[in-house]
Amino acid sequence: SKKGEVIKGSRGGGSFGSKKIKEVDPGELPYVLVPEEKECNRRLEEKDGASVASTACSSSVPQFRDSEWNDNVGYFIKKVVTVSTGELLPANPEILEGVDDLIQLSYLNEPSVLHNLYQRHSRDIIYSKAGPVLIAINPFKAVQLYGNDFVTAYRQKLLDSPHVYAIADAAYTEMMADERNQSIIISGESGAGKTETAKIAMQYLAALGGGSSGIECEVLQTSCILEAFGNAKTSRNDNSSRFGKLIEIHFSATGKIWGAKIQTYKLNLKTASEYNYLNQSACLAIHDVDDAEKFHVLMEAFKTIRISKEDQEHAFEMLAAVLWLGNISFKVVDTENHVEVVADEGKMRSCSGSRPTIFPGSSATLCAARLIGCNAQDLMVALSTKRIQAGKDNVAKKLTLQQAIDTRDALAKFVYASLFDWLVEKINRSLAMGKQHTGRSISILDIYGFESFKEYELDGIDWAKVEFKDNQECLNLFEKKPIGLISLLDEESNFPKATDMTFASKLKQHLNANPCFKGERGGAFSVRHYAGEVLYDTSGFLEKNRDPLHSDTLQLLASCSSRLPQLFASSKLNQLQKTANPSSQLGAFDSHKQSVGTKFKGQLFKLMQQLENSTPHFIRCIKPNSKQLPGAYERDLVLEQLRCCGVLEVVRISKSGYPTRMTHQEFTRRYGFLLSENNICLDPLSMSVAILQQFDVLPETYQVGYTKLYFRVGQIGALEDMRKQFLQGTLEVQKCFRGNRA
Ligand code: AD9
Ligand code: MG
Repeated sequence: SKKGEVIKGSRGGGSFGSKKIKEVDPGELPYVLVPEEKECNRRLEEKDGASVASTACSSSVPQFRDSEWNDNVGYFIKKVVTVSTGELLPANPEILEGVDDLIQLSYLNEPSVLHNLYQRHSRDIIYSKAGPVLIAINPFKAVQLYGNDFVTAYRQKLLDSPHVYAIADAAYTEMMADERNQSIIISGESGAGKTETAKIAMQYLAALGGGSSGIECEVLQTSCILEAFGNAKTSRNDNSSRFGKLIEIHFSATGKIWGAKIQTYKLNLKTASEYNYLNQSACLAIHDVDDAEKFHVLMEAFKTIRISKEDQEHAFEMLAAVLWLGNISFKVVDTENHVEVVADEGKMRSCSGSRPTIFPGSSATLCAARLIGCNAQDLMVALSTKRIQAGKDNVAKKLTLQQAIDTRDALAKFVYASLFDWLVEKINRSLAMGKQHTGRSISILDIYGFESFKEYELDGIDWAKVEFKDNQECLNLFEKKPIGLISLLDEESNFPKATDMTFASKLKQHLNANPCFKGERGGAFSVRHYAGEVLYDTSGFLEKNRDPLHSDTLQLLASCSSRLPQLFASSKLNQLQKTANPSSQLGAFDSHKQSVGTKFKGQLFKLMQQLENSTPHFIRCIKPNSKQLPGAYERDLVLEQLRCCGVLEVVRISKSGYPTRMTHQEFTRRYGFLLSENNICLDPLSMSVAILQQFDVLPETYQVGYTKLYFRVGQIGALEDMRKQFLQGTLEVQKCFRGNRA
């Protein structure tokens, strides 16, 4: 057998589990199958190389003896390995090497998919298709695939290789033709390239829908402002989105952009103490990023979006206030851990609503108070006490250290989140979304990516054996009332004596019967999501779910002399009045607020409704390595992501049609020689048909089009086998013939 031959599979009736075994020289092979060492119990018999697909991608790391993975060539080199035939998977014929669309692969298995994407990635071909889904592998470097020439080429269909532009073009074309709203849904883990991809799609749409109004420039500039305030450096991504956004671009009947609207999904602020607020991160600078220059770009964007100088100043005041709040500290004043704010009294001056002036050496409390426009004393009281009703009287009760810290951080988070919402509001107003209209919009969804921080080996339940027809069990686990995960969390969050541990044991008590749930040691539990199982640690759950902003703080903001804090407080109160009963007043605030989890669920529900009313287009971003480096392809990491987003399933479903296409010319060029001479006709279509008939290719496995042949999965592989056998036979005959002559 020769390189490229497949030794497992349905072809030729050869069974995979047979005793027939071969010796494989990986140096010869495009793929090598990798079993666990302990399973290498048989010596492969035939000497010549046989092509077998690699399972080296699975989380069981390849156990090759005496061989090395070579990243340059993409397979193991120079060593003979022993594998059991039971471990072998079929490899695809060479003509399918690096195909544009994974559904063209004759043999669909994880190693083949991984290899195909690897081949393309190594040639800087970052886009591929998995049926209707676009796969985008983050190149972590500038690639020459964008700009006006490419836009034109995709618009005029001069290029048809997979690309974000092609997806955006399909959305635009369908929108114009069907007058139906479209959406582009981008997913992927943190750092996979969602935000960049969203911007690339926007660029294309802006180029197509550009007109005299210049609104397309405004639409593009919005990203800059939102990223400046809503992104942060994390260990996963130097420019990580801390909010999800849906940008809705509206088009006129002639296909020109006439407006846009942005909705954001929760500013994903962590507890502020995790940042403390900035200086403890030890990552204040990013390699190759010039903050001053970025700031300049931001100011330009503000100008484009028409945010006034005054509003810009207000925005930066709020930013500074947040930072100063973070520097406010407390001192314990009694044995019960009650606190007071540490203040430098000597420097306190009264602050009566004028513009903030910060004197050198002012205390953090004073600075924060001036910036938000309140009295420093009032701020100290709000941060260190809580007013409670005692009979007819309203008395101030001192907070404990932890309560005071939570209150301070809640205020800082609230001011920051409100500032961000306010900016989004400003941007939307500038984008002039006056009247509502449907039928001609394209929405681009860019969420924040999943961050999994711990690898976890599950013991006990064998998840692989738990099969679900759909995701209903998992949805029940979260949604069911009153004993779903979210309801239990809300209930526990409202119970003053509850702790994360009591929450964890409540979950175990009520949810253990659900096959998607498993209680773990300590306060942990795992959930079997569609994408895979995730281990959750309950520590901090209750605190994060409670909205720790209490009425005293809100009242303080409402009484501030600066415009923004007043605005923030009143919009929160409005929001509250919508969700609580109409009679509720500020004092009843604490008992009526929604938990963070419930609020988030509500937003998600609204988003789903909106997406359901549009034609979706999907882009899955893949992060090829965890170091944010160009050129590196970590197979385990890629495979995990492909599994999570169900790429193989999508391909499998898409393949149930006729995924492999070949023009009649291509087909006859490759297989024409198989025909006997009296079958050589003139036109390629008839010749294709003759080839198919002569080789008894079953009619249900192909369709003949005017220009192309369409094959069911695996057919091209079978034809390639025949071709090889034929060539092999000819070779034998030639040898024989030469031998006779000699
Ligand atoms: V998160 O969930 O918001 O943490 P994203 O959005 O998935 O994440 P992002 O788009 O921010 O990731 O991409 C991360 C980095 O990868 C970018 O800052 C770029 O440096 C790099 N990147 C991503 N896509 C491309 C691309 N098409 N070309 C070049 C890219 N670089
Ligand atoms: Mg992002």
